[in-house]
Amino acid sequence: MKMEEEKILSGRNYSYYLEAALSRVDPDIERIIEFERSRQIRKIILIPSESICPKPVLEALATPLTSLYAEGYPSRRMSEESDEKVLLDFDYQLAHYRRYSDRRFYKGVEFADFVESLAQRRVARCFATDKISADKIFVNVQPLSGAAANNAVYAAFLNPGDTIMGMSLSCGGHLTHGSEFNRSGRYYRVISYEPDPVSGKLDYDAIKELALQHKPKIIIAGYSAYPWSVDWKKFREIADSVGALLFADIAHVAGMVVAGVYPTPVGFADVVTFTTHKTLFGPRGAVILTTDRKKAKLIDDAVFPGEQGGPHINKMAAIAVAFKIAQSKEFKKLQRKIVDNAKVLASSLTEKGLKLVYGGTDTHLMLIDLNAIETRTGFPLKGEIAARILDLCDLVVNKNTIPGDETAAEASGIRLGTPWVTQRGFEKEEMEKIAELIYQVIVNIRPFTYRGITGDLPRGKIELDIIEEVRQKVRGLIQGKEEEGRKKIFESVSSQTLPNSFKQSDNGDTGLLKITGERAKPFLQEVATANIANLKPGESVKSFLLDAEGKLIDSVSIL
Ligand code: DSN
Repeated sequence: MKMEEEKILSGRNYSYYLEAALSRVDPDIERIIEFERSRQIRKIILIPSESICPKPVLEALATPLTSLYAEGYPSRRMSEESDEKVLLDFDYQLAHYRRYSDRRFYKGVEFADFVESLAQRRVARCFATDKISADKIFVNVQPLSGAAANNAVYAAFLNPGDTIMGMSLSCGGHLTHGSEFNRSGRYYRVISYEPDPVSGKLDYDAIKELALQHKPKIIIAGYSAYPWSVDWKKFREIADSVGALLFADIAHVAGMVVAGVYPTPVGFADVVTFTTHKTLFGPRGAVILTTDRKKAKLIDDAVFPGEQGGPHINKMAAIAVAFKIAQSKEFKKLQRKIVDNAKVLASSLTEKGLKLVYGGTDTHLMLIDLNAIETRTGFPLKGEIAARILDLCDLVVNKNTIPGDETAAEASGIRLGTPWVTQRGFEKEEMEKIAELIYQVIVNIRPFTYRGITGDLPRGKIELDIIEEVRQKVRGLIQGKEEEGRKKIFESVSSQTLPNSFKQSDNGDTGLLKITGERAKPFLQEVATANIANLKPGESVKSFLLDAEGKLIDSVSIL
């Protein structure tokens, strides 16, 4: 502990910590949170599974609801009460609670019951359709996140060794859809399907044939890195043809389903899971839905006590808030815009000459095929390197496997999505500019390999001027939007809230450049003309700095 903090904290009794501000107790964590806040504001984030969590949702998370245990479930009467007014009639509900209690193992949970049932009912209302009303939808809001929800579904309906069928991981299926690295791939026999290599779309006839051949007990549809929407009716027919349960994992598109801009699996799938962050903008969590009471019971038992212990009540409160927001017109408009923006980004990237895996998108995400890029050095450009350099340029994306890739580490795609930028108010014009910037970075990377301990490692170089130019343009795009909204958030998080390596100089003249790290000396030896190998602390030497072509950049003193 640093001396200053020690002084603040010493001699306090424990009650000090119960009320003290984070900044007093742990300025390091507070600073890291500020760095992250600042990163999120200063970068253009294009990870399709990420979005901005609204303040009211964050507020619900940071509440005393985090302090209690509530293993079990609220009374069925509350969980299935479709009239929110009756559910929130506190006197009436608390009278019932005193007399009949609930399905929990601890006391002190009377308000947790309100939170959980409100979250359940709001989710049900958001997923109700013309044919299936909210009171026919059974909801479990306890899964800690998507993987836990999916594994609970398997535990509810399968025995080890049973067959499941889902999209392969390299073609956009999720880890929990049977990857060998996940429990789903180790406990069950896995049959994987893939999109058609020519059309880039699901081939329902081929999927049916595979299902008839292998008779899976569960068929999984819904993806993490496949950009086209799903025909649920066709999947229902396939599942029926082999007596399989149809499991829809709509983690990525749930917000769009609620807004009616992506087809709903409700009414087709036996079980639906989704995470509550991503396009729903809620807290980290997940939900399992079914329209069948018997299946709902199996699911509830699989989640608790099968998979999990005490549920996170603060997270359920945040889910309730997110699903209140999801009922607004503004939410629906935003979801439509997410898809429109993705289509503009996809067509702009294609017009520039980049190749999209699967040919385009009608959702929020797309993948760039880096195999199609002819590099100046002849080495292939890998997803990791493209993503790393784009990040240096303040454009955040993730590497992703695409058909033909053998390992995730050597992925040759990058995945882009539009939820976050759409929340920030970006529209067609900004999407076109982002496509230009991505293109500018990608085609200017010079890939090479580097001999590491484990063999040849893919690496890449790019001119510093390009990084600086793109970063300035990113900054312009963000500031342009914020000035329209009269918020100027970008400027409010300038230099003092950033670690040194994030700081940008406005005029390019930094005067003094500090180079640190274990490779600082070899690096300087490489770029400087003077021999600095024997330089001692306190000594200095004059040198020239040369660029990659050997042209003079500057004359400097190295100390
Ligand atoms: N890792 C998430 C994604 O980015 O798609 C899925 O769990």
